[in-house]
Amino acid sequence: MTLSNAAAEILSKLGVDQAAYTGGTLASFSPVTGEQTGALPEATVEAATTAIATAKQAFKAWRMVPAPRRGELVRLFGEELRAAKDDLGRLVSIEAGKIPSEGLGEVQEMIDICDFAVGLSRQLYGLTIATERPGHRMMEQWHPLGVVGVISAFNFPVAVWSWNTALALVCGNSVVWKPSEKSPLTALACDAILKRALARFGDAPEGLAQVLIGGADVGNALVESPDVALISATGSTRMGRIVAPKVAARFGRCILELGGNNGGIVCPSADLDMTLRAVAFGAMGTAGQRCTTQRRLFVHETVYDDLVPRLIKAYESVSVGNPLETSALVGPLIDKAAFDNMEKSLAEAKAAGGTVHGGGRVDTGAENAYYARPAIVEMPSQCGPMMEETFAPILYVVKYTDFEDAIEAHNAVAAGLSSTIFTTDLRESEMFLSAAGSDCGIANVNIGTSGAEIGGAFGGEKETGGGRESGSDAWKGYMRRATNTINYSRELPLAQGVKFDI
Ligand code: UN1
Repeated sequence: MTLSNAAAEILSKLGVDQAAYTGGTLASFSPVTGEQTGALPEATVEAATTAIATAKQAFKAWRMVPAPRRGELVRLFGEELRAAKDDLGRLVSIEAGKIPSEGLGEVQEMIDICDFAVGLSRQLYGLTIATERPGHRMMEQWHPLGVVGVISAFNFPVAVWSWNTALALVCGNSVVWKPSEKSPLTALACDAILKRALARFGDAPEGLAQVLIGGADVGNALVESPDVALISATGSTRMGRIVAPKVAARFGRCILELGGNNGGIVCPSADLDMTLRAVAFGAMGTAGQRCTTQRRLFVHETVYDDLVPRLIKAYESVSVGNPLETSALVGPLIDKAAFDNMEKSLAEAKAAGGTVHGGGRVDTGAENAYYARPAIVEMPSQCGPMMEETFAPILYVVKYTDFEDAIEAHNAVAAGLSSTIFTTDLRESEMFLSAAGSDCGIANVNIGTSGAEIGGAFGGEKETGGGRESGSDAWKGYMRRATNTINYSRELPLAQGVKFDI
């Protein structure tokens, strides 16, 4: 069966109308074979404007539904996702090229956030605050925010939307989603799965969660609309630089999850067997196309000659191939441009004095599919392309002598998403996690940089954009806070001792 037939079979099983992915102008492809999987009709800017207006009306009704009842919708969504897990996971593999366990893992991440959000729907707590005025009470409430615009990337085509949507829905918001042009079929599938939950729920307002298939003009309509209270955008720093000022200009709110150039330090006391496995998954998993992918490694000079040759061997022997037909651990890059970028960075690394092991195209017989041998590059120092995120499986390795220098070098790049240290020395690990340690939003010990659980807040600092999604108190980004002071006395004392007797 061709992948386009396989995708169509899954979409029809999930209840997606064929007209949604045939006869249109947006061609979708599978990176697994390079074959075309769909031709989707695209939303116009006018359609986007209408969608936002409908979402605004939906918000007005939804914000009045008690939060635990809103949680019931997300509970049903989680149930539907459980039922659709195999199909959706396979569609993610077809459309993003993920190996089966990662495709399924992404859907599991969706289920997990639903469970989290259901609990959260009874825990949208505000504070009661001591007031200085007698006969007064002060408190804060968290209220629904408005329409949430979600802009997502191809590499986590379903999970990132679900983090935003599950939280936005329990928080009382409506959602309009602009998925990546490179992964529109999975977006149609998600929409259909959520619609099943909405049908079972019964009385949710029309247009509560919508999808707009289209290009940058549609994304821009969301970004510029004063009716979109929050833009949650995942993608490149370049994209964030376009989105953030436009949203700021209208005093809208942004959650930005942009590039990562995630580093790690391997200390003298590290468990090298564990380090090897953690780095292998972190750097080569998802063919290096996670925002959390391990891209830089600082290895202490006393363990360098032990670890690095083993890593190079792992890079030489890791299986690269069709994730749907073989048990390969590394699937394809998303497209030719991604492969060309990888080659370009490797050439630049060589020019900067790096020794490149691996890289180059792996032939799977599919002319339009781009599989690459993951590359590990020994760099004389941190410079050149090592300073930038290349969305491909390249790991730069540098030898270090002094721990504090290693932390400084680790923090010397523009992005600040994820980081890790491999050590069994308490002082080193605590230093890395301290205020003077890693400057990233995620800092790990003895695990890789990728594969975060949904329970923690997800996001990073500096050019990563500063946003937080998913767990912990990230929900507060999807609500507005009101501080309320109530006078139940018969007096009117003013704060700060001010007198104003008329
Ligand atoms: C992303 O690549 O945009 O931590 C998200 C991870 C995943 C999410 C990655 N849970 O690797």
